[in-house]
Amino acid sequence: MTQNPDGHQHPLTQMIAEINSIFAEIGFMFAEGPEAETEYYNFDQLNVPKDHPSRDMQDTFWFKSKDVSSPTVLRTQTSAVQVHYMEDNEPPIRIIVPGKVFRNETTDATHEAQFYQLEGLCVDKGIHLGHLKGVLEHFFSRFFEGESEVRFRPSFFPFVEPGVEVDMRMSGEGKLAGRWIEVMGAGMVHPNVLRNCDVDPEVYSGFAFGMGIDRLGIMKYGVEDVRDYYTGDLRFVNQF
Ligand code: 2U9
Repeated sequence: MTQNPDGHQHPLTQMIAEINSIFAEIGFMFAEGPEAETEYYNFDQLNVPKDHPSRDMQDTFWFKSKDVSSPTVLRTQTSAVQVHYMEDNEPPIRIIVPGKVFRNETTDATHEAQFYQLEGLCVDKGIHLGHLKGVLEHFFSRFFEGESEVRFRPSFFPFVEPGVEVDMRMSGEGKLAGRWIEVMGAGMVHPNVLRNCDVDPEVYSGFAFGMGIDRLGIMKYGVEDVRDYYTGDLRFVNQF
């Protein structure tokens, strides 16, 4: 194994840099925000019902707070960044938001209590699911170095309507070639979410997507246990 004596970037940092440059080619800007968010931005603004199970203590890390008017959580998805962005910027909007998120859950080889997500948002006049499909085909073709196909299956997330599960298939000879692999969730931004951010859903529409970057590393590099990203074990990181 050759090792760079000056050190090198962590595999997650490398993937985030590559993702940023692929999306920059098609006009997406990079956006980021804090890891601690208010319940209002993490859930309410995203049309997540008050009694939704994702808000439970079992799924979300809540800060102990005396100020009950604005409870704080470790963000469970990066979506609050897009909410802030829409509040502060007029469409057209094209952003990608990579960042660390947290889930209060038991860990195993494919689940960590902290992991990195990639979310994306595009809002303009006349945006539809076909645009989402084209953007994702571009991304997967570049990230996995080949021709990719994308297919949608109907699904449900409170912040999008319609919502879809996204499968991806690579052509060619590579190790991912030939089989459909479920890679992310996505959909058209729910009119309530646009309205919450003062964007008129009668004028504008948008697509949004979310996926786990740790999982992309399983597919790209054959990482076998997502917990390895966070141990600091040089035998792991020096392989990238
Ligand atoms: C705004 C509006 C809509 C982001 C979306 C998903 C579907 C999704 C999961 C994939 C695997 C998270 O890492 S994961 O556990 N995400 O399925 N995310 S649509 O939708 C948004 C975001 C922001 C303002």
